[in-house]
Amino acid sequence: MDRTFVMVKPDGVQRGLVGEIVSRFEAKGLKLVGAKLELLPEERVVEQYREHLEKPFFPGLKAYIMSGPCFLMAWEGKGVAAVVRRMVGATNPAEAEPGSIRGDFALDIGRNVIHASDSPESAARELGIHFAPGELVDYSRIDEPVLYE
Ligand code: IDP
Ligand code: MG
Repeated sequence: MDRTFVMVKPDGVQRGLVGEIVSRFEAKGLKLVGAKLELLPEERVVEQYREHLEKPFFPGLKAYIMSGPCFLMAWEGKGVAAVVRRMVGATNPAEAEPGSIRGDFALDIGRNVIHASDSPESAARELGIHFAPGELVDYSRIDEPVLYE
């Protein structure tokens, strides 16, 4: 089954949004297969955002992500990377649809509450940066037989 990497950023943790965000993915029918609260070391922030290293906003992004604990998650489900990106909403919360996480809980592109991998390939790469294989758990959710055709 498909898996993706999702992270509540320090602003989301500080604002007490972890539970709300987890609830949305649970209610959707996705399965939580890994989770931890962590202060990210610089190497993993750089690795996660390597496509943005040369961007003018990168120093500020790195400082923001390292400013407090992040809540890291692995979610599993059919087409999960694309499903989660739609639930997260546009990068700029001012343009994110109401009903999406960024659309409902954020205002500023530099404080947009949550990260989610942008493709199955990014998901595999980012899960590898943040989770050891033994930290991801294989199990069945009791509602799986009624969630899928
Ligand atoms: P994404 O998080 O929706 O995938 P990306 O373009 O990959 O968006 O950018 C990664 C993160 O970098 C964004 O979520 C946001 O925190 C930050 N970021 C992107 N563009 C800007 C900007 O113009 N100013 C400040 N921060 C930005
Ligand atoms: Mg991105």
